[in-house]
Amino acid sequence: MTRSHPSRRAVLRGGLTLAGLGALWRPDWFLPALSADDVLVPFTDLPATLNFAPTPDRRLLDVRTIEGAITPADQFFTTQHYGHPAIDPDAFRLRVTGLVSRTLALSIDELKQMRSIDVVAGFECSGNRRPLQGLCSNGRWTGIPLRAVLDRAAVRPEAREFIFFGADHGEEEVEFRGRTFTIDQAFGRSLPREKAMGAGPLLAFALNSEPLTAHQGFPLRLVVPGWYGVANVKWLAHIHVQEDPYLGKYQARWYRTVRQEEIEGSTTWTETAVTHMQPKSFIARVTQHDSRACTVTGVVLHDGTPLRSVEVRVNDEPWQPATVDEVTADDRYSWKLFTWTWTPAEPGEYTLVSRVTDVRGRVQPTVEELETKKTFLEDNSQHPRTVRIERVG
Ligand SMILES: Nc1nc2c(c(=O)[nH]1)N[C@H]1C(S)=C(S)[C@@H](COP(=O)(O)O)O[C@H]1N2
Ligand SMILES: [Mo]
Repeated sequence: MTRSHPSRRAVLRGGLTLAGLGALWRPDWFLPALSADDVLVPFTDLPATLNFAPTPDRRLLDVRTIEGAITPADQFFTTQHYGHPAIDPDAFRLRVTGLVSRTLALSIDELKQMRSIDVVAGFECSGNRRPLQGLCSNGRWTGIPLRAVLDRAAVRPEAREFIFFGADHGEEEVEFRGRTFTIDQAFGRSLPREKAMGAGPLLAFALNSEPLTAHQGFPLRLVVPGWYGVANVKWLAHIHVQEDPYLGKYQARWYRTVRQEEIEGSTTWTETAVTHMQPKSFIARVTQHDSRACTVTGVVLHDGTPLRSVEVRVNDEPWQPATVDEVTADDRYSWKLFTWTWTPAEPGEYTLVSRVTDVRGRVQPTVEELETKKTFLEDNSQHPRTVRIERVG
């Protein structure tokens, strides 16, 4: 093993031994210490053409390299619809308009003078799914509670709908009864009054104690803990408060879920907006120690409802309880990391899968159970992974 530490990512890709990486491997949670005898067990279900190479405005997290509760900012997944807008931070003002008693235009300095808080929140793009599951991350956000800014603007009693516009915009074709017209519009998302005025949402200016990067929405973004990625409006420039529902493209059309449901004995088709996260778990990595015990490591993403259990199963054997790491377990909106120890009896091909259940009794569904969902967003189905164990004992 060479002493000139190659990037851990490259090593994991190659499936080589993890020996000699002690200096790079400093988990801030209880991942068992890896020794010279630990090897990565490759997933055989991953396509050979797997590509994590970032483009200027899109980056996936290689979940096999997760080494702690917090995703470093330069590894945080990223995506958006209109590219990155150019923003002059000195000229920047957050405007608050509509059904408020005081219209606001706040500079970043004025915002930073308000009392800031830290929230650890994990989120995933609602389009995150197999085989990579790479559109998710977990960060420590610093910002001003949205509620404090809305209180300063003095929201009027008739206000029901809070729209958050980014500085990014683009031309959209709007279809209406067979006719189409083109308009230039800003990226916009809305929250209902109870959510906007509640304790959760944050106007964040820092991630992991560093100013946001352009990817993350510099200088200001909305963070809605427990909600899918799309709610977290980047380059937040304008909050408009109104009474009527907002039906912009990314609110009412692109981010919706169509599913068949049985309601009181009758079959009903529902179309709902993408809002809070559906409980999901997946296995991120398997390592084997000294050709014997394997450590199965995984991730849970959820809406902040406490978890009842995280379980793992091998082939068709009974489900076994996994252990949720303490660092993440106590942080309501953090993703949760879990481990499970497994000693395969003999070499061979195995299927491993995890499932999470929350205290409200929501169980992560199988692919078959999710077949009545016709649109690909909000895919929280159980994700079986296959591994080949080469040697035992
Ligand atoms: N202004 C703006 N905010 C946006 C988007 C966008 O296109 N424009 N995309 C959303 C979507 S779909 C996701 S998944 C997250 C991604 O956030 P990240 O790049 O910090 O991971 O940003 C959300 N916020
Ligand atoms: Mo997304």
